[in-house]
Amino acid sequence: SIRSTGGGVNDVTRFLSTGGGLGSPTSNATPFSAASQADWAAKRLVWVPSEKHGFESASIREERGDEVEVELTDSQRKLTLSREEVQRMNPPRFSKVEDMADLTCLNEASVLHNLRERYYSGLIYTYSGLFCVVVNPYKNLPIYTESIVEMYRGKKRHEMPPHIYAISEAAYRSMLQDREDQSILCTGESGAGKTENTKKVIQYLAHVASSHKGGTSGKNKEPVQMDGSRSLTRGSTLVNKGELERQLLQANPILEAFGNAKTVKNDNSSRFGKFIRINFDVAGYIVGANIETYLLEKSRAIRQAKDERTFHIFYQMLCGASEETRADLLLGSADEYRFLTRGSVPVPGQSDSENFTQTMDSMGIMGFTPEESVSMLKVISAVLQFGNISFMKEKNHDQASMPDNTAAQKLCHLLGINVLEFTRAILTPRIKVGREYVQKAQTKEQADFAIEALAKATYERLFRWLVHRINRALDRRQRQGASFIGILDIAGFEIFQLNSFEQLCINYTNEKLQQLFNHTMFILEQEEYQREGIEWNFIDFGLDLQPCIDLIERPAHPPGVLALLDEECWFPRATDRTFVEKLSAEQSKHPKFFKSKQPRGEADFSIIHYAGKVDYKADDWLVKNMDPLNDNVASLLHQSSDHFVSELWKEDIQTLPRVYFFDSYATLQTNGSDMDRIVGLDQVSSGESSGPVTFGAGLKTKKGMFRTVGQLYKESLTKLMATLRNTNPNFLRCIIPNHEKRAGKLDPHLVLDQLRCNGVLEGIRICRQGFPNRIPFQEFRQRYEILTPNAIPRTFMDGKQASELMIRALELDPNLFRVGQSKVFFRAGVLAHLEEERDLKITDTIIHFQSAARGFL
Ligand code: AD9
Ligand code: MG
Repeated sequence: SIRSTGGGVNDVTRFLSTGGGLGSPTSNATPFSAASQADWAAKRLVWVPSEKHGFESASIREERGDEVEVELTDSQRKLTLSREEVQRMNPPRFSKVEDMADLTCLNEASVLHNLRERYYSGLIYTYSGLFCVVVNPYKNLPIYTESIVEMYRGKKRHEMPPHIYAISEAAYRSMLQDREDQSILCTGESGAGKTENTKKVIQYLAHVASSHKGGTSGKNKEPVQMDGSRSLTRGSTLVNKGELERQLLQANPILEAFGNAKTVKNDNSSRFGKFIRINFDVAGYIVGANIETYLLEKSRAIRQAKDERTFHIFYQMLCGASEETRADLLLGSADEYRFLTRGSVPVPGQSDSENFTQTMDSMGIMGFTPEESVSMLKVISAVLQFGNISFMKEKNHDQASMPDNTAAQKLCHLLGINVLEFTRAILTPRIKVGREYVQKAQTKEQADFAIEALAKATYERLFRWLVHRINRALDRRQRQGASFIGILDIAGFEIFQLNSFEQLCINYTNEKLQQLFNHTMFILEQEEYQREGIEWNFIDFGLDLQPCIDLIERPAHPPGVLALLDEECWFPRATDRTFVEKLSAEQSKHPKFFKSKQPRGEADFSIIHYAGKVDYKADDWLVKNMDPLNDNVASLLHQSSDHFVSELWKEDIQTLPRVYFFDSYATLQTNGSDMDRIVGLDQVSSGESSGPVTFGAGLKTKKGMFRTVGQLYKESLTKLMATLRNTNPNFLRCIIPNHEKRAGKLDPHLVLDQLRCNGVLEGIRICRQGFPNRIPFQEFRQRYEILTPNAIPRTFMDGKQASELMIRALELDPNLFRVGQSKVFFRAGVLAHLEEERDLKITDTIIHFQSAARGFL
């Protein structure tokens, strides 16, 4: 149905709009000032493209064939444009609509205008059909307090202004009523607000679904942020919550300490994806939770770009640890570590040492023992220590040596392994060649590579252990969950100038999520049309995305990108180049694939994703996909005298993408490739006959255990999608308003780009093909009966019949509407037309009344 405006309909709206107003910047206030109803009708207002504002207001002066002459509202400048460039403006009654699907003029300009007007009024949440769009306000709005949570509790979506709480409430109610599992999917670019909103969902659910009453009423009424965010006054305000809810709220701060980092885009950027599943019993109380994580950016542990940092916990530990702990952990200062490439980089408004205390407190609430916390820190100190080991090239040959083993000693002390064994495992590892084991001296380059790989793997394993540990605390098996709400916080489409393997994985994920969205929309639309008895063949737009998905994930006939990459990882003399060549040969005819024209240099190939054409560069893809590791050191670590360390290195072939190249991979008869040079395979096989791939005898079985990064990711994504498909999905599209982290500034082109990438504009385009505007009979009659004064008899008449009579009297083209069981369906734009007529009628009536009144006087 159509709701009038987003502003002033009830207390919360007033509160949300007055309390949180971002203010309109004076420089560009004029073009957006809402036109009055009379202006709109009289001036024939439209939107025309504008460099500065995205679009600006203008009125039509004259229409000549395909051309339109307009006058800009702001500057009175006249322009002649082609008809397609001009987008109709919605009537004022649609100003700041809460659901953009209700707009009658459904176009990009109107969507942007609506979001912008709402944003400058502090209304950051807006619906767009099945989507909820949120624009990051970059300031704390007073819209997340306990009293607001209470206002949303038990309300239907349309009874309250758009809010993440409304989505959470709808998911919760629908879970209880329909016994259907739910999901809330947050996507958007870095800094758009995915993680903040994820925390608000958890905050809301922990509040309304806690089995421990009392925490939400009584004296503790002060407005607090209850999501465990940094500003939280921990403890006192949470004491009344149940232990499980308290722990659930601590999960995020802990994960953020270990998995988030300052980047140029976001001071608290999540460097991993996550799916948090909250389990409820039949009565709707929280009984447990479980977290699944995806693609931790472990390379950050060893190298950071300019103005960026590694994971928060490193600095927290270096700044916050007590003297005693510092001594135990052999800690130095930030500039003593080579892996902290940028030394210590402060984060504005954050204190690393205070945050350290908070992280430790959170771990305590979660039930970590002090020993566990210290063990974790020790491993972090070891990750740093790895970086301080340096190798030299021996004088007369290529062999690496370690002239100073101070760092190695510290490392081995921290990790509970023997330093001589470690040094030997790094410098001259035992390698299986054919059936024999030989000691193989490493070059400096190879030893450096091995050290970096070990440091990254160590951190990744620590993170994985942490997630398991949190899950153990949150998973109360004794109480079986009846249903769940899952919240996905994962990066949206990434389109950089050149894109690598990581972007392929994330774009592949988003392609699948978009497919899920399109399919859901198709099903729901289909159901609505059926329910209302309307004939309409809706196309399943989810199917549109299958070709691109196939291009990436297809196992064979022809193999897709991931399968070919795996194949190359096993192929002798394979390089990133041969991979690109094979891919181009196999997929040259694929409609979503483009081979790059340039021989080398720029992109290697492009994929037409849903969000646009993405240029990929295949450098290092083989290494990234194999992720090779020195298994001599790995087995030392597994035998560590430190129980925690040996636990971390316990082999877990199901989930760890590991190939221990000194073992199975080294038996491949390869030489000469880039990768071989780095990982140390070149000379291993040079004494053997070259030729096709052969595996050493007992190694065939190993091949089955070989798991590439791509393969494992594909599997975890498949599992995630299967889970999501069995849920009722709710989509949250987070929008970043500017790249300066500034409040009250909305860059129109940046926002339009995101709306294009995240499917909001496409969703609107699809909507337009059907009958997007739907009005219940009663409302239709109330608003538009004025246009058909004599159509309906004065006696009682039911809504449908009355509407049909009115429509007949309006003489609408039959293609413009459908009459359903409870509402009238209209094509986009029809309501604008009715509004125009209604306007003229009212103006007429007023003039008539005024002159009549004058005549009377
Ligand atoms: V990334 O892909 O993990 O780099 P996110 O998760 O999309 O990114 P995040 O939620 O971390 O972004 O938001 C970035 C920053 O924007 C936060 O640290 C806040 O300072 C700010 N933000 C985001 N949403 C809100 C909000 N609803 N209210 C206030 C917000 N500030
Ligand atoms: Mg995040």
